[in-house]
This record gives sequence, structure tokens and C-alpha cells, in this order.
Amino acid sequence: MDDADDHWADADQILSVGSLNDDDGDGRVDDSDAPDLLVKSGGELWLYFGHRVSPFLDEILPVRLGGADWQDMTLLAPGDLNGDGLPELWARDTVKGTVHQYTSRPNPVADGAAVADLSVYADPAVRTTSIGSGFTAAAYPHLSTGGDFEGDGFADLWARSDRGDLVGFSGRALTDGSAFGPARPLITGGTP
Ligand SMILES: [Ca+2]
Ligand SMILES: [Ca+2]
Ligand SMILES: [Ca+2]
Ligand SMILES: [Ca+2]
Repeated sequence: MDDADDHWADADQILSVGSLNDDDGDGRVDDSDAPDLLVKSGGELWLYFGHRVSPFLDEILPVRLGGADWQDMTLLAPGDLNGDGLPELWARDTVKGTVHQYTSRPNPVADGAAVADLSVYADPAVRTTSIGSGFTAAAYPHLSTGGDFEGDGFADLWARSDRGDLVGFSGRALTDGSAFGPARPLITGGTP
């Protein structure tokens, strides 16, 4: 790999997402395809493709995603939320506190296989709407998702607050501009 394609040294976030492509060529994207990796380096976002045959992530040249500025974004991987087999991506604006959803955009190719249309990551419209607010880095230095925590069909958030508490936000259908319920403590004080 050319040094110009090495984005690990300055990476400030590395996130495993589901597969965005059809690695095994069976015409669909599902758990049998290799998960891919997002690497954020300053304002740039790079996609590295996982590989079933080779253990090296750089077997396929990484792709730079979107001309957008990712500098102030925290990336979150909620999983596939709309059932098309392709992962959604959440991006938290650490300054504004908003959470934006990059909804997977299938890109049917000539052989009939569905792979992700990566142009969604460059679509400025995504950041004009939000699915949550109040999540600044000042209030929640660490914000993450493990997908759907309690199995109710909506992906949830958890965070470490500025006071060091661990809090959860249950996912829900978009209500009043928020896809998350109010903060609730995940750990109560005094627990040994
Ligand atoms: Ca893949
Ligand atoms: Ca496949
Ligand atoms: Ca999806
Ligand atoms: Ca949930």
C-alpha cells in the first residue's frame, strides 16, 4: 500500500460497521460478507473493505467518503435499521450536539447484486435534518451505540456524561425531532 493511502497513523476514530458490499458475490449483503471499517482522520473519512480471503484490510484500496467535513463528528454504528441489509451510520456533531442519520442507499449493479451507494455520505441534505439533539461533546464526552439494547426494534444510545455517569437513551420512533427518549441512568450510585 502506498503511504498516501495510510490513514491509520492520524486516525482519531476507527469504527467497525457492517458490510457495505457483497464480498462473497451471492447477490446480497448480509452477515456472510466481511464487515468494513471506517477510519476518521481529522476532517476526512475513509472506508476500508474487510476481506474474507486476505487478513489485510488494505488489500482493496480505501475509499474516501464524502467531500463533507467530518472534523467535529463522532461516528456511531447502530446497525441495519431499515432492513435492507446495509448498515446505517449515525454522526454526532460534537459542537452542535445534533445526531444525523446516513440512511443506507442501495446501489443495484449490473449483476443484480445490491451494494451500498456511497454517495449518501457526501449528501449535504443529511446534515440539514437530525434525529436527536443535546448531545454535545461537552455534555457527553463519550457517546456510543451497541444497536438495539433491549430488543424493542429501535437502536439505542449510551453515553458517559460530563459528571462521569453512565446514561442510556432508548431509541424510539421519531417524536418531536428526536429518535431517543430522555436520559436514564444505567448505573445507580453506590453500586459496589
Ligand atoms: Ca465488506
Ligand atoms: Ca454476500
Ligand atoms: Ca440499512
Ligand atoms: Ca432499543
